Amino acid sequence: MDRAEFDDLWVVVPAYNEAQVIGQTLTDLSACFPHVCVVDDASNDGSGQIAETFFDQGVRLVTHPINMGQGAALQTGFEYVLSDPLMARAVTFDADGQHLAADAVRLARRLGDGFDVVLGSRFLGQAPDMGRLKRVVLKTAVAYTNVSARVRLTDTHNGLRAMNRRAVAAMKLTQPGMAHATEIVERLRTERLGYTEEGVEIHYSEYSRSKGQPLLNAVNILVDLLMR
Ligand SMILES: Nc1nc2c(ncn2[C@@H]2O[C@H](COP(=O)(O)OP(=O)(O)OP(=O)(O)O)[C@@H](O)[C@H]2O)c(=O)[nH]1
Ligand SMILES: [Mg+2]
Repeated sequence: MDRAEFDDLWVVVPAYNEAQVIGQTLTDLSACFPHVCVVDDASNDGSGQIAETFFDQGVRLVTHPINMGQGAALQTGFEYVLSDPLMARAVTFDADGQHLAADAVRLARRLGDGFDVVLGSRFLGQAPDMGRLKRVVLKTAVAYTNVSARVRLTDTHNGLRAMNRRAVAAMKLTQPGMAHATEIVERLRTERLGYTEEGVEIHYSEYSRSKGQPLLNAVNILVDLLMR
């Protein structure tokens, strides 16, 4: 694939202890995108060192000195990519192997239709191996977020999103943990960002299930949101 199409785009990859899979994620991403920023959230399994080996493919590594959470990692990434004056677009993409680089390409291209933000939705696309309980928890989170942020979305907690520069600059995330996903959705309205959703695939493997968010964490996230 000719990566020149995405010369003005940075992919932001938050990563916390993903040594088993981050190499594959970066291989797939760098085949399509010339600029990738990995934010290593103080991993202790060598994730950062693996990311460094992709330097020649255009991967840049930013490291948190202590673990701060995915929201903080994304905000660090946003600030890093905003420091590039040529950055016109960004994509957020989890390190854990659950997204497809081809979906990132599609979302990035949809920005060209005049949207500030294009959100990935597994409920418009597919998540074949998602457990039933996870589906119920996520759908509940979608319902809550739609009401609290006054939007109408089908998936509010998907790590794959594309944004233009104005949207990246407007994010200013303050929730360091998983509640950042609600914050991003809130920005759509408060910052008057034009947005749409696009179906994407989310893959749940044995690995991602063991590493991903425990369902009980939904309660912690809700507490984070209510305590703001
Ligand atoms: N859990 C967690 N993930 C982090 C952190 N910092 C960065 N990340 C990265 O954030 C991304 C998403 O984390 P996940 O725990 O898989 O969250 P999720 O994809 O919303 O949840 P699942 O659907 O259960 O996989 C991954 O790329 C992580 O490596 C952190 O402090 N905790
Ligand atoms: Mg995950």
